[in-house]
Amino acid sequence: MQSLPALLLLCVAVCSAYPADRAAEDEDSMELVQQYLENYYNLAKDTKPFVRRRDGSPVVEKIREMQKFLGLVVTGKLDSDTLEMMRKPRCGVPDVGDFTTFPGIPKWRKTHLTYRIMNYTLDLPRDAVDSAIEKALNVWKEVTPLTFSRTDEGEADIKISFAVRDHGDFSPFDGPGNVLGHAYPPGSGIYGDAHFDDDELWTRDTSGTNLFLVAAHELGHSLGLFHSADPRALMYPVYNRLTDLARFHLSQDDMDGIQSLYGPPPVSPDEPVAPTESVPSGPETPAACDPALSFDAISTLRGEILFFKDRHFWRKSFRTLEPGFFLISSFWPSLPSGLDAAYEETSKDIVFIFKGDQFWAIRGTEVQAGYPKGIHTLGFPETVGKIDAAMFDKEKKKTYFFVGDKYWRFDEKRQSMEPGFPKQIAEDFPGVDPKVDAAFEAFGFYYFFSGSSQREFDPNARQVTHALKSRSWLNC
Ligand SMILES: *[C@@H]1O[C@H](CO)[C@@H](O)[C@H](O)[C@H]1NC(C)=O
Ligand SMILES: [Ca+2]
Ligand SMILES: [Zn+2]
Ligand SMILES: [Zn+2]
Repeated sequence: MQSLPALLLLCVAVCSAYPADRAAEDEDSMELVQQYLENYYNLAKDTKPFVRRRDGSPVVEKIREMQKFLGLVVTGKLDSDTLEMMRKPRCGVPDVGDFTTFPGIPKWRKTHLTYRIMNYTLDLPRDAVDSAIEKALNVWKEVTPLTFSRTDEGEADIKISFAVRDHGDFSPFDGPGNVLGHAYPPGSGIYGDAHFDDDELWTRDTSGTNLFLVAAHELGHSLGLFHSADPRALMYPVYNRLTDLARFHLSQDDMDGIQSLYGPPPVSPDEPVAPTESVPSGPETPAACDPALSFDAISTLRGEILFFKDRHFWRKSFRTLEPGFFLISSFWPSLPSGLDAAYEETSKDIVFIFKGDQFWAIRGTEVQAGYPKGIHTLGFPETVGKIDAAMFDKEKKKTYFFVGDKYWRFDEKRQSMEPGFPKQIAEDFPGVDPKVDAAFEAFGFYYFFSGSSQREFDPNARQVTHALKSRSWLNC
């Protein structure tokens, strides 16, 4: 009997301490979740109060987005799998691209790149760091035309450094665990650079954080890749310490991603060339990987690319790399099928869609009021009954319209056709087939589609830089 009060006392202490600890832990989790969604899923910083979460609230939507991207069961709730995933070491680059920060889809406009290792971690001998970085670059070199050379002084395209906490780029590291590194997409200055958190224990094997694996991932960003939702991909954002280093290889998803930017490695000249004549066929639903695939029209839309064909379109997003396939009518019920041309006026956030002598303006999924209008209101002569292809040059703010073997140029600022047109396509775009089905601009290159073949054209050098199949964007 004597021990009863003591026992009771103990129980009071334990029983009340338990919920208190739980509350403290929950508060920590809330902080983690808020940070995670802000850092990687673009949750607005002032989304508060966090605790009162209702269905459809921005936080729940972001949790769902995160669960979907990382391949978890999509519940919108903070279940244990979700919290566990948020605690795993990962890359510091967001999972959803903010395309207003990086207009267009950045890539290097040359194939030979220089890199410089600015400083070293003390965890590894210098030559181990050198060889991990070299091996990581080789992963990408093997599947592209890219080559790399190392420099020890001056500017370099890709600068590599180890740093802790604040290191001068507004993305401080966070101490041991969680963020392992981050890197910037192609460009000058800090762009292209890769930073590694020196609060991690960097190792050659996987007993600590394997430098080669993280470097291969970060250098993927330096070359222009975003995160992949495919857990087998090197570009999946979460670090996988179980990777078998001896059998490491790029996933198909990584390969498709990097080759959509740079193409495959050059083939030796004696390799047979695949026949290219197109076989006309009229299936109801076009197949993405039909080698004869051609397009009706192509346009960018808020950082994605839309490839129109008959009643359908493919939607290629650089966040997921896997193109989606949709009915035009499921997005824009009032648009016709079998389009002629399309282009995005990025500064107005409008996509113009052409068929016959009419055109429509859409913003996101909304067809704008007052359309369709007649194409002659743009300044085409009466003899032009339809447009074959259209393309907007973001830098020049000019739109190119291709009709037969000629083209017109439209000044979007002045809203008028430029004098001196039409001109011959063959004269100003040497090497481009003067019967253009579809065209668009990306990374400062013009892409022209004619039947099953595609030409990448550099407008500054005024020459064709790549000959590709039309379907090459669809990860075939
Ligand atoms: C390495 O360089 C970066 C960037 O200049 C700097 O922030 C960091 O402190 C340096 N790290 C070491 C270990 O010296
Ligand atoms: Ca860290
Ligand atoms: Zn990353
Ligand atoms: Zn940094």
